[in-house]
Amino acid sequence: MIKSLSEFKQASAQAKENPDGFWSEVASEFQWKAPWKQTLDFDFSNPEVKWFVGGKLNITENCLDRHLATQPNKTAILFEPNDPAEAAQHITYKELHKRVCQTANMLKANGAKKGDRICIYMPMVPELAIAVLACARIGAIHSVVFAGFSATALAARINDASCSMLLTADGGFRGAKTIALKEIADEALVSCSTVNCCLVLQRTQQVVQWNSIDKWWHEELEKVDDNCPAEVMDSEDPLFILYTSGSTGKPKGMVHTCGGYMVYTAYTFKNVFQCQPNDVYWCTADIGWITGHSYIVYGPLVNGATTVMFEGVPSYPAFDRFWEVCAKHKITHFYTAPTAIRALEKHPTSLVEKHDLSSLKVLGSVGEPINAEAWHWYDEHVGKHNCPIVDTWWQTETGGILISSLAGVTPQKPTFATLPMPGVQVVLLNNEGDEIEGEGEGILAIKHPWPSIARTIWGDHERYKNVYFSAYPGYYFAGDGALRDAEGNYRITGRVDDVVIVSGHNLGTAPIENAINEHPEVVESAVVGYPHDIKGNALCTYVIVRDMGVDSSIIEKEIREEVAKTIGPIAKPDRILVVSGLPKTRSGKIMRRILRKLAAGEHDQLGDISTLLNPEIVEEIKRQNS
Ligand code: 7RM
Repeated sequence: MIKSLSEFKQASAQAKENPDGFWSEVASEFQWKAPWKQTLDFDFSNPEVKWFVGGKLNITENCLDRHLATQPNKTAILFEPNDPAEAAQHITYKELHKRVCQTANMLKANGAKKGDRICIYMPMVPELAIAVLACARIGAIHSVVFAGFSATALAARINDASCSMLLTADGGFRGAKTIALKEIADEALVSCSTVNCCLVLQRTQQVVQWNSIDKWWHEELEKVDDNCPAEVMDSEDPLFILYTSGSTGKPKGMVHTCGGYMVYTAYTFKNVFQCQPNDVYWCTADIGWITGHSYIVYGPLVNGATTVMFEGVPSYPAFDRFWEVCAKHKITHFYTAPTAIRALEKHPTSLVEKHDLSSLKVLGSVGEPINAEAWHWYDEHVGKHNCPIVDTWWQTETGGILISSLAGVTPQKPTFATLPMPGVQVVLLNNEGDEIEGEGEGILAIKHPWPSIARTIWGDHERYKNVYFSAYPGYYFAGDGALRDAEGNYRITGRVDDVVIVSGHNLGTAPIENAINEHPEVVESAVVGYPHDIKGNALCTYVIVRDMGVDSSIIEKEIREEVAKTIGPIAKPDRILVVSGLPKTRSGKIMRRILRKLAAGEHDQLGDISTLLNPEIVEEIKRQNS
């Protein structure tokens, strides 16, 4: 573990000087079944990234077996249910190992084998983490789909990866509501011919329909034992697929592989959070997102930490649930998203003050830029000016944290993610693709691969090359803008492409437009993000309808329903404006840049609109807006 600023500087210098030697040394701390022959095999002109080439391992041996000798009775997963009246569960490393092995055997008994894709659509219960690890145990590739996604979105992801199995639950608890997961899964599976087995966990006990491929999880588990040797995996065998939105309608199935992902998530977890043996670490993300994969499951478990899984929401039963749970479990490390902080900040501080938060040592932020107000509120009311805040910048594609301070070790600066991790060579580019030196603002790009960079987009390596490596040849293009201060600290300013982060959810505007365009009355639509107090960004939709005379309130309602059905409720637009045209370039491309400014109310900052085919439409929208 890096323990001082000078050690950090030394590690960064060493990693820059000799990346292979640096990562080779880091990787040697883990349990391998066979050593690697080459540390990195990579060439920017033909991006096929391979790390620890020829190495053999199983990540679950590093998460579980390795800790059995030293800390079998330490809590691995601390589960806090949605309902505060339901007992929390402390699952030890020994018990987790046993349950993962047994679940792995259940998957095998139902036909799963190495290389198969298994879709997981489950609530935030221990069995979700166990299922993920069980897949890894047998070398099946897990594809977790967030349980808030719709049947259409689920089906598209299952079909993209030709999953042979679906793991789900009867339902899920979320605040005062229950979500009928099995019903949504049933609807999805109607159009998924590759799935031949659906294992259903009992969580809510609600009534469900039963199909010929369905089996109860608890019944299947009883049929198998808990002896399951770990499959031997190559460093570069896929570990999982996780979908993230892109600028076209089709989600990108980012593929992460076993060796590099393990090394990098474990290394960054250890150094960023600085967890001590008796600490209790809580990341409030859902395992359906990359943050949950890397920093609820794999990173913490490889390090032998206690990781909290929370099934509920910050507002249930009241807006002090996070603080209540922190006090209850004596949380030492609390890692959440700015959107949650902004939502909680709106409530009286007495809700925070009534709980004893003295166990807290480190706070974290992830998912979007944290604004100054939220940063200071977090620092003052939650951290009591006594907890370092790590603002961690990274992506589904990067697998792990690329830019962050190390808690209590490297300096923090409000609203800045600060410095790149050792081995991560961040640069700022101008529009011409030249590197900016010193202080400045530009496009964030990375010069050298790190071990957990996604290896491909499932089934579409060309798209992978295009999206990440062709915009600026010789660099990984992140899609974010950033500014850098004189000390080299980075502040992320936001996306430079058409992805909007709403309440920490990464939403592509293109798939939302596609859904809206399904409405028979809609001719064309454009979705843009605009700043929102709580959600960070909200969605504004401009629609052209067939008949301007129709009742727009009905269309608005139907559009929201359509979006909720095809994408999920999180993607429902906040504002819908019926317009007679959209600002377009002469080549016919919608100028979203202008629509973004209009949605933000920045009518005077539209920039040059002379290239527009139809500048008159801008005036019309301005009138409608005011
Ligand atoms: C981890 C995650 C990725 C996008 C990324 C950024 C934004 C994430 C921060 C941030 C500013 C941060 N993966 N983002 N973390 N922006 N500061 N600390 O969120 O694939 O879902 O999203 O999120 O725009 O490109 S993600």
